[in-house]
Amino acid sequence: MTENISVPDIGDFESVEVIEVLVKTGDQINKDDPIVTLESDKSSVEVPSPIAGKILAMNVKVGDKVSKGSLLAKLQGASTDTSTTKKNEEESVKEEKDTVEKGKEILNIHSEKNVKKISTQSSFKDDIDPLETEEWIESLNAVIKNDGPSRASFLLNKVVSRAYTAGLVLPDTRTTPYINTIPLELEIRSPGNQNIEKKIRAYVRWNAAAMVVRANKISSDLGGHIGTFASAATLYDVGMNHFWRAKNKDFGGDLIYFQGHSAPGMYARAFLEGRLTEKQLNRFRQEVDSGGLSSYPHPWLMPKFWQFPTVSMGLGPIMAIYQARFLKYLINRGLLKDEGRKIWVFIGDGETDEPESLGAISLAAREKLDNLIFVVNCNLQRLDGPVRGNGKIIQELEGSFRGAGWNVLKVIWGSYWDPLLKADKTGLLMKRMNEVVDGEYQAMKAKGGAYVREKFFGKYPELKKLVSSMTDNDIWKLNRGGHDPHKVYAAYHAAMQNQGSPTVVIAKTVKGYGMGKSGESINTTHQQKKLDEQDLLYYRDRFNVPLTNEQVKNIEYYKPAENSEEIKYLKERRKQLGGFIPERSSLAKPIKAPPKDIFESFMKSTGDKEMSTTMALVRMLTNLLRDKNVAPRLVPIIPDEARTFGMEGFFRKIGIYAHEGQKYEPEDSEQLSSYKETKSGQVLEEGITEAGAMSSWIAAATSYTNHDIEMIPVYIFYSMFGFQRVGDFAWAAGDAQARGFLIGATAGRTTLAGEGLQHQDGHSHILASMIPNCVSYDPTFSYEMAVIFREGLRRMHEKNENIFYYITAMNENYSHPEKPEGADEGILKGMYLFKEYKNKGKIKIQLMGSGTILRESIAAAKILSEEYGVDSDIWSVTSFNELRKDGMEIERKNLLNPGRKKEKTYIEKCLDKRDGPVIAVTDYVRAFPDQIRPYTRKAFYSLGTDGFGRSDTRKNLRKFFEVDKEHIVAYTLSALAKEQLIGSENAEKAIKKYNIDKNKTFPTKL
Ligand SMILES: Cc1ncc(C[n+]2csc(CCOP(=O)(O)OP(=O)(O)O)c2C)c(N)n1
Ligand SMILES: [Mg+2]
Repeated sequence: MTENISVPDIGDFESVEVIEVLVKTGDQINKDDPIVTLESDKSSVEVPSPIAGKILAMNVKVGDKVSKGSLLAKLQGASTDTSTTKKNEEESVKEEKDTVEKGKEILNIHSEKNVKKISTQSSFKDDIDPLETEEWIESLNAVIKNDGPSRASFLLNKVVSRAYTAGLVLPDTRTTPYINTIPLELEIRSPGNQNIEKKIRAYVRWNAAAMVVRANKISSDLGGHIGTFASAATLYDVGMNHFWRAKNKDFGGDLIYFQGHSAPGMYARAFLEGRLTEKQLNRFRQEVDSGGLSSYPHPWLMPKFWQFPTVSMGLGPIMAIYQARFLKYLINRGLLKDEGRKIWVFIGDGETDEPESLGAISLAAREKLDNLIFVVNCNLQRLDGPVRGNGKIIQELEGSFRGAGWNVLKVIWGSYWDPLLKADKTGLLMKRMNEVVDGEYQAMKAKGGAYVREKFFGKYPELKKLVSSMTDNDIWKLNRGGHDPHKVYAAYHAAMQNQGSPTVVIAKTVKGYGMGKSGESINTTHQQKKLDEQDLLYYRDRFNVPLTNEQVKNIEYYKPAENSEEIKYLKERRKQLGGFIPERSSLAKPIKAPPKDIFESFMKSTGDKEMSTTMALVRMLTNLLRDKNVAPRLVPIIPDEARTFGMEGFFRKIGIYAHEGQKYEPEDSEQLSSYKETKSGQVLEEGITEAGAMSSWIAAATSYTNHDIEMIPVYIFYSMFGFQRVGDFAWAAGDAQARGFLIGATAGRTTLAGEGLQHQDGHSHILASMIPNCVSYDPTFSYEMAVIFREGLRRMHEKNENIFYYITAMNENYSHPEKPEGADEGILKGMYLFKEYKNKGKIKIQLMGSGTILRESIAAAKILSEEYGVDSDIWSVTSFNELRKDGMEIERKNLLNPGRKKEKTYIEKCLDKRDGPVIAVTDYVRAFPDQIRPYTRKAFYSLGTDGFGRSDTRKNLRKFFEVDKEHIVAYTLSALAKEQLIGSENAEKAIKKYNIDKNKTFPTKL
């Protein structure tokens, strides 16, 4: 059957140009293979074939203009069977539903014996009819007993619905009582040998503290923390002994985000495991001469150990959420096996105040990230004092996480409380637990058993009686859940079983646990890094560490013999769990950089055709999607700005990732660029969250180590909302050795015209330049973009250099020239000679420019040559940042070798034989080109866009910031006068001619 392939609905565009014909007569094609590429003034999009078949004839050629309905090709083939795809999608949605239902079933702990007994006795004064209350409760108990918990839940839901429609005030169900979520009867007991585990924990605690104290004996400059890990030791220990599976040849490994300040504990354990030596421990926080241990988790400094930089608080939690989502993305796209790997994230309770910490928890629930487990260590303290002295951080967090849809597991009380809770028939103990605020809880742990008897139990005579047979020491021993290995084990076990939602374990602990007077539960705990002899003896005794007084005095580490039961046990546990944690490695295969011909079209002149560098980049990405090595690995990341950047063609072509597929027919389904969400979608359309998008990018950019698969993330954003907004993430990306592209689009203070002050970026390159492994470029022409992008692919993804690229792209349309012969090297090094004016040859200037403003310099050069007889060399400076790096390095080398022949910087090599002062102009602040001033060894003048942006036309903005061709001409003439190369009258004339207002205030003051 012969079919006509016509242009589908292409949105608002009347007639668009065919820029590529991708098939020819006789070709056998599949459904969705692209036939042609169409380009409007803003974006380019491929037209896919609606059916499979053989091309009988092509009806268009490059350069033709087409509209909706225009005939593109004739094809011999069968018509599309949409029913199968529909069916597949329906099936996948159904499958998803089934999995969730199955998860619920597995989770169904509602067997009758597991339901908490409901007390019929109420002690609350506001109960005006206790008998009636009892009848209600009895009825409920009877339903549970006779008809089962499901029926009881059903009835309660009905009652609640009725109450709602009757307008009653309903109970606030955001929080549950201040007790453990998992009742004693449902606790899964730890199968571990508690005796041995307790000893191991004690040695780890001791060695962690000893390491910090030793470092501070060397110098108190070194710092360190004891209190954080002391409170979290059990939380980590249970994970290490029973849950966290390492990466090995058979399994991808769980990923653990350790809380930054608990790093000493991880080193202490690695020491017992034989992975770190005593010598290394002695070099905690002394990294300058290699072999030291980094203060916090820094993959850059300990690349075989740490995986995730977490110490800038708040970054860890959100990066981990997007990590968990990215893992599902890789699985759903068929790039990775689903092995049930988990992402564990340790967070301080104080840290939860960071907006980033909780900022993406609703996404985690929405995406059903049941591979994600947060553990919030609620020691009730942060650095200066209590986290919520007047409130309850655990309840507050429970409300937030429950509200967001998480599975919340509170681990508040340890086993010593169990008999008391059991004996609490009236609920009075629970009531007391609920009413005490965190400030009081903290004070109680600081002040001892007698104080707790008085302040906690003493409030109600019944409670005082409850503990009357207990000594003060017994009361003191009433432990918190986070220090009880069984309670922690039970919670972790439940977290591992949970399906369909992320889990948060909220554990209550004591800051500085075991430190006694020197730092247990006191406000100064956080910064305690020195322990005197008495403190150390106390610590040793508290945890029974087998060291003599003399050894304690010498702050010796304790490590039992290799054949001791503790070391054997510890190693065996890790063996069972697949290896050691943390450990960083990569088994990823490099991606072969695409052949040059993929970029060939960008090397030619576009003739009259105008386009922006953003369009060129998007076209490049479209071409890359045809390269079989690169295509599946590209991860386009967009924060709700695809249309701004002309990328809407990607929606249909590669789909938007959506774990549930698309449950609706999009409004624009008839259009070529319709909004297509799919489970195997490739585009990460993040919505309005730069922090989230950046976290996604980091997950993809470190996929080579965390998932052993090299990915190529390309995150495109408004450049102003890049480094300035998420600078700390970019820094963490550098630490994590991210590899990928950050594209600062709509860049340049005057190039993004109307958007105004908050949008116009004139400094992102300066911010980027501060990150040592960030390579940045501000290209002007599409061939520069192509050369830079290809080299980025080669360096990062084929050669596996641990660098990442920041490239600015602009939205100004202009025509692009052909790549000058031999320009590649200079494009990559940071500058190349774009054009030379050699008319009269007497007076010469070196014009430098980047981004769109280079075009103003090019125009100015023509005026200078034709009207003023000033010749110029025009340098396209693709990267002032790269030039500076080279300049600094060579200068240092020369200074260190004063007797040797001086090496030349790349800038010197370029400018050596060229005369005249440098005039550097960019769309950025002057500090950007000023970076290379010392290495040019010439008089140097820079023009730039210092000051707040504002909305206006490009022309007016360039005039305002004095970076248009007229200002360049006038300032150049003036600079030449200053250098006494010409008379000042030329400049005066030009200033007059171009109506330049000498009295205008400097733009930074406007
Ligand atoms: C973004 C950021 N701000 C501030 C700090 C400094 N800081 C380090 S630890 C800390 C207190 C942490 O308290 P919490 O989160 O409760 O952890 P804990 O040590 O109590 O487990 C602070 C403010 C930091 N590391 N990162
Ligand atoms: Mg805390």
